[in-house]
Amino acid sequence: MADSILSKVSSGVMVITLNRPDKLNSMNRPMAKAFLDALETARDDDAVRCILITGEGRAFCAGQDLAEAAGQDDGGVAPPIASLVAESYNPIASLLMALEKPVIMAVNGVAAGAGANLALLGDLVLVSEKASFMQAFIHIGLIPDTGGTWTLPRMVGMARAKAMTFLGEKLSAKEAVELGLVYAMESPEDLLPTATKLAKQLATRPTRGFGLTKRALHASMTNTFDEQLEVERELQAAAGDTHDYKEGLDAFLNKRSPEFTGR
Ligand code: T3D
Repeated sequence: MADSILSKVSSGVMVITLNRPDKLNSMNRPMAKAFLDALETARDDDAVRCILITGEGRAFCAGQDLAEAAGQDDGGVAPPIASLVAESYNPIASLLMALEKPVIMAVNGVAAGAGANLALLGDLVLVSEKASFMQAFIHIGLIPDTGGTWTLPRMVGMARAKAMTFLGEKLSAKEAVELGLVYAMESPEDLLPTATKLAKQLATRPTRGFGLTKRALHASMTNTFDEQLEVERELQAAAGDTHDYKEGLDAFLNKRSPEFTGR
């Protein structure tokens, strides 16, 4: 059986491919565990300075493998939903949110259920013209998970978040761009080359600066303005301590291109 998660590091970029195309890359427990392992490696390996996540075949990810959820993989014994969320989706979502390196999602096709909310956890989300997003949960009586109840109202406002999650309709790639849910749309042929080029660029830039920027932006979601100014003071001090800041300053003053090392 092929590995359900493929990962490869090149030019500072770890490309993680969700690889169960015959099941539209829906996630079962072994796949979620392998995905989490790959993300932990990406987080801990200093050689990885950007992460690019995409799906094999015609889908990005159709969310939870519903055959597994129904117990079909385990002699009719369905795993407790709480354990699927606690052991798979919550750790994946937490890790991605806290990961202080840029994460690019290249959404090649349908992203449904947990797969849709996984895609929205990217820092830069690029979509193919063939991509679509579907808050499919309600069709089987569930609620959005993988952080969707947190990200969606913040990204599109409460009214649209309710419409998307109550109706569970397919949102096209074009609609996702228009709503500001994703960064950019590419033709299916250009998606991966464009995402890879962008990932390689980001992998040569100040990695710590990205991480601290991400931390500051996320903190703003719950802070008052004054609290956020304090966060900026603290994190700017940390950024100012990096080797990349010294390099950027020196390069500017000496009219040369900087060589950032991510330290
Ligand atoms: O216990 C818990 O569930 C807790 C965790 C919850 C997290 C969640 O993610 S809940 C939401 C789970 N996902 C869904 O409800 C989406 C289900 N899939 C669909 O609605 C449709 O497949 C799509 C809209 C994504 C795509 O439709 P379409 O017409 O392009 O493809 P299809 O024919 O429906 O699917 C193709 C194959 O993939 C098919 O298998 P087959 O018949 O060719 O052998 C289908 O069964 C399989 N597939 C698609 N999604 C899943 C799946 N198999 C297992 N699990 C899936 N989620």
